[in-house]
Amino acid sequence: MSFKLTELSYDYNALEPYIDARTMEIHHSKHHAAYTANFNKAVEGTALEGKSAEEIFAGVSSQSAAVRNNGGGFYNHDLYWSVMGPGGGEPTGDLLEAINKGFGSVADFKAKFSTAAATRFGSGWAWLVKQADGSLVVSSTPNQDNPLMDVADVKGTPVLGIDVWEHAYYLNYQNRRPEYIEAFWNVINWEEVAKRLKA
Ligand code: MN3
Repeated sequence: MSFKLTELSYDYNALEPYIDARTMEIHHSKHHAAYTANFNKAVEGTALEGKSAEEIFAGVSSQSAAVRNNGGGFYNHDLYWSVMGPGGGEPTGDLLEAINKGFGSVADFKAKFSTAAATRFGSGWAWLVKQADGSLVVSSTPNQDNPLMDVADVKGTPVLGIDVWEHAYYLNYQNRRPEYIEAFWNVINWEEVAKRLKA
């Protein structure tokens, strides 16, 4: 197995009451585990074996749906768990500066990101993306696509992402996706976002 399911650095119940333990457990141990296993299966014995997810995404338009969907599912959830954590807070330092430069204020950034997440039709993700010139933009992608993929409308390095598939929130919020998005702002690990911006 070349791609491994990430262990969370916090307990399944650590993000309550914003994200409930049962949702976290199913999302990580079933959904993310399945994407990871199926990504490995899709890559095994092909020319992609041994390549990083990032390398595969750069040419994903010429790969199978299994590689694109499961590779995205593997990578996107990895990022999602890492940019969340108990405690919350607000962005500081270079990250705060980059957000202010890109969006005017943290409030304006949050509004733009929340709208992208709320208006993504069907299943997908909203992203804060670092573009090649270092600037930050908000985007969203369908299904398990992400900004590292050559098929993405907005390309770059995702530094923050929210999963808006129903499996990410339905047990607790049912059809109320905007409430889940609002809650998400309470469980962001801004240090991790800053680290990804710097990388
Ligand atoms: Mn998911």
